[in-house]
Amino acid sequence: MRIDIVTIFPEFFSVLDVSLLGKARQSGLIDLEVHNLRDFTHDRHRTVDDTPYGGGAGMVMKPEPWGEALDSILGASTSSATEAPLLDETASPDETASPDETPLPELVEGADATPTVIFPSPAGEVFTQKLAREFAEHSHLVFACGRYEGIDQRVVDYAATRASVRLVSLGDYVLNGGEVASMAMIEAIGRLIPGMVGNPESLVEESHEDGLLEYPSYTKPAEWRGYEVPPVLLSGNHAAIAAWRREQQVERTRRIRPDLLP
Ligand code: JD8
Repeated sequence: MRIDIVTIFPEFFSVLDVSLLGKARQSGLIDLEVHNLRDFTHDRHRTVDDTPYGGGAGMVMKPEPWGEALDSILGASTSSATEAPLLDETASPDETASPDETPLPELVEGADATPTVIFPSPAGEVFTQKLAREFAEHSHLVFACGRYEGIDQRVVDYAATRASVRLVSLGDYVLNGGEVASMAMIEAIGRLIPGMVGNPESLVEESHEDGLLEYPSYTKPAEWRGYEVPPVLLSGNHAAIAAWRREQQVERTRRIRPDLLP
């Protein structure tokens, strides 16, 4: 999988050189590149923000550096932006007429061949394990990390003429930018790529994988500070262990996340 990240804080992603993803990059499972948005500015102050049209607090990210950054990642656009249509955010690229009707490369064949530009946004669809599984099927993901009050909307409209666009939220709370959300999504997606985790079996038994919270885990010693390990786990009776674990999943989910229960 190819992953591109555009941000004004590239150093934020240096942790991706180590960890599980670090190994995936070495093994070629993931080809990841971090781009500094300021490298796509041309003024002495490398300006990426300006005051909002219509007034209001804070600053908005300028479209020009984003346009150049996306063009460098998605390949230069064949059309002039003036004709760009307004975005229907749920549409995949081929449903919104690209300005000059030229079919985008690979649009015709398999859907996941088309790059997907993910804009982390508090106004996006909420990220879930289901979405992580969907994105793990894609061959090229671009994470567009905004800051300030957000990115000029025309950047999202333009991106939709070049790729699939998804606005995705990490959850119903406000962050200062898209970097933390992108990092969380890249980890959740990356570990689902075949070959990423040593034992794919372990992926199956996780919270949210089967819609239930996971069961409690224990390891040696059998007694610790007066706390015992549930005897069934020491019984060797695999059917009883599986039944106990399932009961624990359902009980925990009912108590902590009843919204997950059918
Ligand atoms: C991208 C700028 C900050 C947001 C004014 C604070 C995701 N679950 C989530 N919460 N917040 C974000 C998020 C916040 C961002 C940007 C994502 C770009 N900001 C803005 C609007 C209010 N400031 C997020 N994913």
